[in-house]
Amino acid sequence: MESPTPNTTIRSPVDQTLIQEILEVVEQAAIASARLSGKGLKNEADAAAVEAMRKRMGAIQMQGRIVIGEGERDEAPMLYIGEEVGSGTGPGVDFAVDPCEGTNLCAFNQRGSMAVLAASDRGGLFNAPDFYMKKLAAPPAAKGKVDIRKSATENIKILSDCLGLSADELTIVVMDRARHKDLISEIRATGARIQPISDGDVQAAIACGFAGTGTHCLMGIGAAPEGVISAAAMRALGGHFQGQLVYDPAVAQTSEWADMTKEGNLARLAEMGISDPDKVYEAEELACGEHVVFAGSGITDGLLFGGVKFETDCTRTSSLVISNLDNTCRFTNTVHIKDGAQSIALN
Ligand code: VTB
Repeated sequence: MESPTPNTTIRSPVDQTLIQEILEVVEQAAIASARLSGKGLKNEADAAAVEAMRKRMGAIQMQGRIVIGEGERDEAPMLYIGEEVGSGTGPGVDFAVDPCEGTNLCAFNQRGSMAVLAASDRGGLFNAPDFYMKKLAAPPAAKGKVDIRKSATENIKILSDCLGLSADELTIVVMDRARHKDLISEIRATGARIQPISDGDVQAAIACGFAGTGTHCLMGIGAAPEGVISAAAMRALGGHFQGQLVYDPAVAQTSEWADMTKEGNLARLAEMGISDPDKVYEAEELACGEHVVFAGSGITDGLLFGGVKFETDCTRTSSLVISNLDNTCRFTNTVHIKDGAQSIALN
């Protein structure tokens, strides 16, 4: 006898239900760390976001896996790389998370901190090592035309042509770091304007994907894991994003790497299976899954959305979900009503 056809609908691991839950994950993380913003408590703000993110993820029916998180298991108690999240049944979903991107910005209540994550089907996000990454982000009109292998001068000329803007109408975001001294001089020599940022290059990268943000390009070196989250958003937006790992401490110029050597870092990369350390990764390689979703919720006010607002009767969050599932960007304002609330103002 023929066995009956099982009544199971195979759904994409990343569907609209999951997307709604993912939105709630970043909202909860943003609210938790916003309670600590401005207190100068960087680690505490991060820990609060991590805990809230993990708790909300636990309620999602999925077999979730952290591929980019707070670090290796021994250094991160929660949301460590390889950690399984979710209910343990349901579709397999990979996550790259940064529960409090721009922790310094959050700790000192400055613009641009947000809770972010990228989600994809299994294997859809590059397991970026905890290294630095040279990044180039630009608007969709310049996608595939600017190139991280070209000089800043050449890329600014291309950007200018693609966007129909003169150099002095372009704004290039660069993290304010010693390692960018020459890059900043080169950009200034082209006539383009620099927007220095102290932290938070994920927001700057994604802002390049939208017209009207006043941000035309991100150049320079930031953290590699966050590069994957930026790439996921930019892939779904059709914007340009490329990344190249940085392994030479002389290039990274960071106190974080005081004890590292170039040779040692190259050996670490080889151990991780990265055979070509100079490879240029395209957005579509960093976030290669069939379905890729980015979700971010503001902790403090930023370029893309506002931060958390605590009010008498409610808490408000502002978020953005970008999905290649249905080619949408959803800007969401959520009112989280408090127990015993009297009335909620319209806005
Ligand atoms: C941070 C952070 C960025 O890169 O600066 C970090 O603000 C690494 O740079 O948003 P430093 O070690 O020089 O501070 C990001 O996390 C993301 O790329």
